[in-house]
Amino acid sequence: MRYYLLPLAILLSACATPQVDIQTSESAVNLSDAALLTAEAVTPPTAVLNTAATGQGDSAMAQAQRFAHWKDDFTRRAIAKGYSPQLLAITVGRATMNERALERDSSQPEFTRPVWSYIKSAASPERIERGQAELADHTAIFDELEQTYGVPRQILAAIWGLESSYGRILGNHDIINSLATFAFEGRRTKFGEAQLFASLDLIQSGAVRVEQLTGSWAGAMGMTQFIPTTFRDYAVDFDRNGNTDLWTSEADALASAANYLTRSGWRPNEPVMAEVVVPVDFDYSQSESTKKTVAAWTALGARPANGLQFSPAANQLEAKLLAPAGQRGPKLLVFKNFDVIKKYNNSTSYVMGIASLGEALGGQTSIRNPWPEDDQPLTFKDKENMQKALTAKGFDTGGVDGQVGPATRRAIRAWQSANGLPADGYVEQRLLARIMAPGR
Ligand SMILES: [Ca+2]
Repeated sequence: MRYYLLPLAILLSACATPQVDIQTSESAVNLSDAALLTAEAVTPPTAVLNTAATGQGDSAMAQAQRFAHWKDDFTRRAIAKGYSPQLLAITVGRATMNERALERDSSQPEFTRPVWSYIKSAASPERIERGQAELADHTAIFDELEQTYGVPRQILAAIWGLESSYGRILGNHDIINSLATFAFEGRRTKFGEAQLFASLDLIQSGAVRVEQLTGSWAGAMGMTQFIPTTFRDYAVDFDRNGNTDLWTSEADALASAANYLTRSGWRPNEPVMAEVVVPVDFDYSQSESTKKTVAAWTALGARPANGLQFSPAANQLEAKLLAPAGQRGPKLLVFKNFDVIKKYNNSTSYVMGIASLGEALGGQTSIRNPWPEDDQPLTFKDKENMQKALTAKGFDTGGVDGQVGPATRRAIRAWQSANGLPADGYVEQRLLARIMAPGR
């Protein structure tokens, strides 16, 4: 039994007709920031909290003074750590505040983008067409990358396509300014400081030149949008010209993404995800967090959505079952490689976007069943209200923060079970109305 080369391959039995199936941000990432999702670069935005970014609401002059004081303090601490005064002078010493980064970081989007809308944009016809052209233009590089890292070209191309529209959108913010701004004050001081030190490491080691350090307002750089720590720890000078260039060298950028995936545990020749159908009475309490072999899911009634059968090799693999839009939407078995891509960007939608685009680049369809596009998603305020209502009814959401995390989903499932509903942990407006109604 041989696996199909495509990691998304559904690993079907040989007798059947084959069907083929990093932001590197340390912060939790969700898809709530519609403003960040431009038509082009579909980078799932950083999770945004409600906290104001700046403290005292002081005058611009007082803020400038505090920033100057912070720069002095950082410089002193960095020199004490062994970084050279010259290095500090050409980086933090010249930094100015990035007001836009502070604004973006502290704004709370009203609406959450539905998962199907994100996937549709990720695997848009334009992005598929461009990706296929890029794959054809860089055949030699992709051949070498597959041989070296064992990560399929479609996955690498999909990351390239989603992170920067194949290198067309890199961001033109000065990274040192953005990171210094975060490190100075607000809710991301720890992140900003760690990333600043990583930036110093990058320049000090000679891997990059200071003037190369441009990227997104949030500090992600180049065609694969690496933040400095990821850049420092995983980026590769694949074309061996002495400069680790994620901005203009396709070889360096794609190899860096491949290296990051491989070192995060990528398993060659295994799939990322496979769509399944399940029986009407399927027990959704087992979805999302329970890991079982494909054979065990099959025993519970899960079947490949294309009507074929899983191969014996596939049956041995462990997977979780996701119902990202609840029981009415598509269901997916997700494998180890799904979690590996999640290390690149901690968002289920992001990984589904990568997998879907990767499949499409290989001429395949990853998700066949329709999404419940008539569902109205919850706003941030709705989610807060839902959390309050669930908590009041005795279903602990672990606080009220407007973010649907594991504790909130557990509470939703428990409420659904208690009300005789499929415990899929998924809420749209109609179910919200029931949760908000008096009674249990
Ligand atoms: Ca290079």
